Amino acid sequence: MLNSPEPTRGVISAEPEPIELDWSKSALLIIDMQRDFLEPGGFGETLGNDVSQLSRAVKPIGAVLTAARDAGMLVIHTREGHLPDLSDAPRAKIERGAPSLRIGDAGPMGRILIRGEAGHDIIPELYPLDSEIVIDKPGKGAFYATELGEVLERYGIENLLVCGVTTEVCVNTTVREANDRGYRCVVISDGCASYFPEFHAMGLKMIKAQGGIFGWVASSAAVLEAMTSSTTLGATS
Ligand code: TIU
Repeated sequence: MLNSPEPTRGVISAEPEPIELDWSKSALLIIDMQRDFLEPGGFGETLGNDVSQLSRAVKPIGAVLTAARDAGMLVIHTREGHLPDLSDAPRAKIERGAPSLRIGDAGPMGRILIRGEAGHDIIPELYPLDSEIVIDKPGKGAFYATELGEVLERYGIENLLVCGVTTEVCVNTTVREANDRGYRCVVISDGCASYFPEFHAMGLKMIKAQGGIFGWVASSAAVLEAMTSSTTLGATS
């Protein structure tokens, strides 16, 4: 791949159809694998969710992250959260529902969903290297009010391997934003998870339906296979 004399293209066995990618124009985008969503006492649990539902995505993401690091692929992590003074948190987001703790309240991992607090950080298993990019975002989509678009342009990225949590919320919102901006998104099915397994399944179906209306869906095994194979479809993408 990028770090070898091998061809820099690979075909991912994806749905609704295989897709050939130029790895040099591809990035791994890991959405919100934060303690606030995956660990007890964080934002996800305050909303009434069973956070253990998300742990299944950790190993598949870890495998693709290792392969991306070995290959020299651009790796971008995102974190959802707000400034300590809450100036970037819409009142509608803070006030909605009846969570046990609201955004900004003190919890066991620090203030809920606030930048700089322990709960806001990425889980140790997938912790970013100093060389990797971390995008802090106030919304569900990773493009809204962030520098992500500029970063992707600067690195000449056209394709995104997308994983993280939760499938139907921040992953789907980001994929929809990316799709409208012209990026090819391949969503790693077992590298995503939801508090609601049925939303996970439907969230993936929505992406790949109608000929891939928002993008492609592939397993981590298929992505890893493509990253070590030099097969080409003869198409350019
Ligand atoms: N609640 C929920 O499913 N998700 C979020 O609030 N944020 C993300 O998905 N990252």
